[in-house]
Amino acid sequence: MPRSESSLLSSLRAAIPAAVLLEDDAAIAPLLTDHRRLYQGRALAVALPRSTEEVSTLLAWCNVQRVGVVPQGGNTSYCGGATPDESGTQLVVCLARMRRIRTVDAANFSMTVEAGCTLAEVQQAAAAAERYFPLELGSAGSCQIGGNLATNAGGLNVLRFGMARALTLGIEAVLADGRVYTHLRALRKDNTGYDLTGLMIGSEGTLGILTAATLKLWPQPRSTATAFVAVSDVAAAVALLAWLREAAGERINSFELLPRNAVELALRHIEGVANPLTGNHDWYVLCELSSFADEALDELLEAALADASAAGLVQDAALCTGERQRAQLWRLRENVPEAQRRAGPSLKHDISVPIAALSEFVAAASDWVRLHVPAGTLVAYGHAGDGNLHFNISFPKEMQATQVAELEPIVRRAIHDLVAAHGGSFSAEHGIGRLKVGALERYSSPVTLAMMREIKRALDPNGIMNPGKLLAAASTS
Ligand code: FAD
Ligand code: 2HG
Ligand code: ZN
Repeated sequence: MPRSESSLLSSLRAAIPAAVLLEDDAAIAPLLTDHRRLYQGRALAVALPRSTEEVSTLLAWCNVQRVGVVPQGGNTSYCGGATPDESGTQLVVCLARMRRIRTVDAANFSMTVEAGCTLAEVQQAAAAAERYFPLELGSAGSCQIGGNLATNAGGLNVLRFGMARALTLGIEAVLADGRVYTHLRALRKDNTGYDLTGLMIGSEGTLGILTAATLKLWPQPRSTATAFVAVSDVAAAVALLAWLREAAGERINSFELLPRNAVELALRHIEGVANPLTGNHDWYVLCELSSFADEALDELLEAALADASAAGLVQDAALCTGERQRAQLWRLRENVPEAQRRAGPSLKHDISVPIAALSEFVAAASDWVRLHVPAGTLVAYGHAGDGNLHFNISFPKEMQATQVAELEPIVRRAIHDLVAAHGGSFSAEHGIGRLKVGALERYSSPVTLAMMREIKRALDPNGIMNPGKLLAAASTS
């Protein structure tokens, strides 16, 4: 039987300590909209639990009352995953108060942290123990490790270290009915049945709330070499990647592709960045080698690039001369999304294709955009080393958000169809959230969807966990 908002709130207040509920409207407001301002939600209440036990109490209450739960980390999702719907009946559960570094075990190259630690805090805690946690995203200062795991985040070092799932040894999570799944084992080998930790990672808050994780650590890199390289086209960039992999092996950790207009956007809108190369080039690669040993990586990279240049793969290249220039180049790359945001509205497509198909895909999809979206400018950049591009289209500032929104379904469908035709994925690293629920239905096989629904039903039979995200909404009443 439907309950009134006030009786639900009274029941919630009786179930948990008063300090857990955020009552300040000004503090609540930013939690009800997403980073891209695509969705404006309402909430029954916002909870800020301080412990796993409090998360458990909240979820047990929601399960009994059939109240939808929206887990929220740093709220940097690009697909509306952490935003409540417009009904005003859902409980937003923010992990921001659960930010303890529980242990850093340098000898075991592992650390156990609470979900609400920002990625930057996790990186810093590892560094303080002379260890390295390699996940790296432009949003590191605000996204949380719980959000990173819930989305199986990718970022700038996937080429060498893998995505968030590959960096995780174990998790602690609260299930929809309040039970706590504890698997914080710092083991490299543990074949004990189904990979439940792997299942929870990337489930985008639809199966439970991650409250802590045991992460893999590495030694701190002792040598680094970074270069900004001009190439003629995407095919040359792909060939350069193979060239560098052969020359430098596992030392190559980043290989980011930037078209000229992405570099120009960053130069125009972001202070403190510079292009070390002169001349007009259509494409650039920002690549980085690193080693845990003392190695002459600058020489290795310089020689590899010189050979690649002699083979016609490189037009020009600048090797970073010091940490300042390196930081400046990474600042340029990491701020392309911010520069694009300042330039005006955009449509984003977080796609991947097999690396060997990247050039052909970019040619076909660029032709489509030129022909069908004359008001837009393609800004396709990103993690080419992983076959992952942010195939974004920028529009002039004067263009209304509603006009852009009208174009979105047609553009998204065309680009995603081309991605599928090239054997790729319409969702490489940002997740499905609310934005791409329809795409998941369209591009997944019936068996895949059925398995996902069966897992969802088994772990969340009342459909309370992040309703309407990832999978089409199940009724919560
Ligand atoms: P939120 O946005 O709060 O939530 C994301 C999803 O996870 C939601 O579905 C939410 O319900 C769920 N969730 C959050 N916390 C928990 C939890 N503790 N338990 C269960 N579910 C939870 N992403 C990349 O992959 N690669 C990039 O390179 C990258 N770069 C970015 C750069 C910028 C400038 C920005 C703004 C974003 C970028 N992102 C990138 C996207 C985003 O930062 C990541 O998806 C990040 O992992 C989300 O973390 P969050 O804590 O902000 O999660
Ligand atoms: C990045 O790689 C992020 O910078 C953001 O994943 C991509 O804005 C985007 O589309
Ligand atoms: Zn990215």
